[in-house]
Amino acid sequence: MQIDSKVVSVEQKDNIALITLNNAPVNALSKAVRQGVMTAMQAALSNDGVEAIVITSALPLFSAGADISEFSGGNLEPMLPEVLNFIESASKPVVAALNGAAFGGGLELALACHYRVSVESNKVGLPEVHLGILPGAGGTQRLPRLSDAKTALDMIVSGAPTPVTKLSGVFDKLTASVETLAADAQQVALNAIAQGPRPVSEINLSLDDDTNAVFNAYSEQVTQKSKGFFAPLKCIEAVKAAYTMPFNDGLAEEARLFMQCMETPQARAQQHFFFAERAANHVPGLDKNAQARSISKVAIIGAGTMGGGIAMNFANAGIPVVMLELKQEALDKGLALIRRNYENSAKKGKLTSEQVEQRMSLLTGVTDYDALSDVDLVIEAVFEKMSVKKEVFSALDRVCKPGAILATNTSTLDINEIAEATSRPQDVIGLHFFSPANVMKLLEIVRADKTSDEVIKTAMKLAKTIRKVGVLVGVCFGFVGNRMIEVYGREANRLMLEGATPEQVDRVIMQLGMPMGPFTMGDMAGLDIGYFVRQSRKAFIEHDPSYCVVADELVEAGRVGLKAGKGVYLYEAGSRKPIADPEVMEIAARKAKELGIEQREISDQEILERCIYPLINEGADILREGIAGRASDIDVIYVYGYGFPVFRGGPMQYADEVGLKNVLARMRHYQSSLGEYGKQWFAPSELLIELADQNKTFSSLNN
Ligand code: 3H9
Repeated sequence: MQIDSKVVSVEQKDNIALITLNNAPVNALSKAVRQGVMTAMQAALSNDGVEAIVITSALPLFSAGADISEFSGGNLEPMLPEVLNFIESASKPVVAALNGAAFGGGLELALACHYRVSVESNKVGLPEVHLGILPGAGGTQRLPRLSDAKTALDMIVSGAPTPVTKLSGVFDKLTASVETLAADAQQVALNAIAQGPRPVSEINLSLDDDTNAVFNAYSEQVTQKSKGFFAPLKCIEAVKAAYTMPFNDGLAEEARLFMQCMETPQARAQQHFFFAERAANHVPGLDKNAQARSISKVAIIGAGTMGGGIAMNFANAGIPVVMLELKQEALDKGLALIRRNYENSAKKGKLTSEQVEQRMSLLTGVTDYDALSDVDLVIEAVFEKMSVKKEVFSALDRVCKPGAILATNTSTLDINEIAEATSRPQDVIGLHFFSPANVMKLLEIVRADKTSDEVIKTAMKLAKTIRKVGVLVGVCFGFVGNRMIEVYGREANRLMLEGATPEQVDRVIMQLGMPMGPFTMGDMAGLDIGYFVRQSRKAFIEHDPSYCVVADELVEAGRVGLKAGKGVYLYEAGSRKPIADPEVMEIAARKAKELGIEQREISDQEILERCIYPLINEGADILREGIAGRASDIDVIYVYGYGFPVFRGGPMQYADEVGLKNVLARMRHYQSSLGEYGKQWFAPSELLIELADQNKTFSSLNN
């Protein structure tokens, strides 16, 4: 049996045809694979010497499912559901042999086979919900038929990978390892010859009261937990169809709901984000011969909250960490805080007490720079002041071995200037962690002018090791994330001066899908942080200070936020729940009067546009200046660093969806309607103008 396919092969072993998928890297079920499977199936079915068929993979993964890059259209025949229905209707038994993980359409392929064998350590999943869609190749109809409603809902609504050992009823045999798979699959195939094909579609389901209760509970839970997301509720509807409709009608209902999801901006956004996250990993233009250095010991300068959080990432990854504080007391305090954090995780059942001790054993405290002579990487997390940073870096330059990477966790300062405090600027880089550093997934990797490609490659690789999403950015004030957030905070504050209440602004931003509004966020971070930054920059930037007058007065009156029990909002002791304070709007009214600003009622739409469009505009400038390499990198930073809703794909994807012409038109509107303030802060970016004029999108820049 021969087929003309590079990605699917078929060979006959005695009376069994073995179909093997080989579409690197992850066996995405592309058009070529689907065609190949169809041809291979037809060849096996028409061959009288074949009595059973086994489908397996030549790659470490069984299959990552449908080819997501094909979702943008084209001639896609044969479609995956068609191929899978063909497999299920085969007159000879078909066995799926899972050597590795199967996701989405990959698992659906296995479910369409008549028998399933898997290596017992495998995980499988239906992660379509993360792409804003639902399993559309029979998964919502076949999985509940093999397992039960709760299992199917758990997998389909959460999209989380599930160990095959937890899926009773789905697999006919679990085998010890890849080495034992072939023999076990063959045995299952030989038994299947006697039993014949066993289509899952022949299993009948009906909706009894208990199952109905499962659906109701799930709907309630999803309505609360997945606020703003469209696909999860559709997933539930699709699974329910398996209980209320005959199989073929259920498939048609699944297809209808699948298309409904696929046509939403959310699906486009989440699919954009899937590729954005992966693109961030690839840095174009780096020297191919540059090799990442090995990092087996790390030092952190500063054992405060940030330093401690950073240290935990390395201990979690099994990498020894030396923590430096010049005073023993500060060091002891820092180490104790880390222990407390680990012990809290243990209390929640996330770690065992052995794991706590094992991680703590990787952390050593020192008070002398000389102890850092053998580390491969140092990350400085001291006070945010240039003179302090320079002192640290010149000390590091003195004691660290050649080739050690010297990183700063600064969030605003000029890393080129910091690098100049050393004799090895090529080894200096920014590693900007986000607070809490042991939790937040984002790592801005900041390349200074002289940072070497080796050091960049090491940092990108390291991000993966410590399970962060690393995004390479360039040097400027605030880099990408904080530079953009400043603009957003500015508008929120100015809107308050013009008459919008903090509650209104926060509500509008939360309706967009952010986890909290700018005023709640400001109170949580501490209003004094922004105040300090504004004061330190006053000397060298000219700006209209109107937007910060209320915040400045609040800070000067000791209202620095949650930690003080009052900031823009009031907080009851021990509570993080913001309570509106009319006094703040009185301050805003007084300040507005002093500045000659007439307060007015402000629409929700204006609040949305004024907080988000300047942020997008700043993103456009960041792209134009080359501070970020791709619009999608900015999206990754915003989703992972600032909680921008993934169902909007990030601010730049959101702008593409709104239409750059529209964003530009509104920027121009505010530029002309807000007087001097508008002229200063709403000048559209040249890149935004250029793209809007050409009817292009930000994402078109990298195509
Ligand atoms: C589906 O199945 C719909 C059906 O229900 C209905 C259809 C009608 N397609 O993540 P990695 C690429 S929807 C295309 O870095 P890892 C990825 O972009 C699908 N490309 O590797 C990357 O490319 P590059 C449901 C894909 O080892 C490269 O492969 N399935 C796909 O860290 C390596 O990926 C999913 O949602 C794909 N399906 O993780 C699973 N998958 O090198 C999506 C990967 O150019 N995939 N690529 O950057 C994953 O979750 C992870 O890739 C996986 C491997 C866990 C499999």
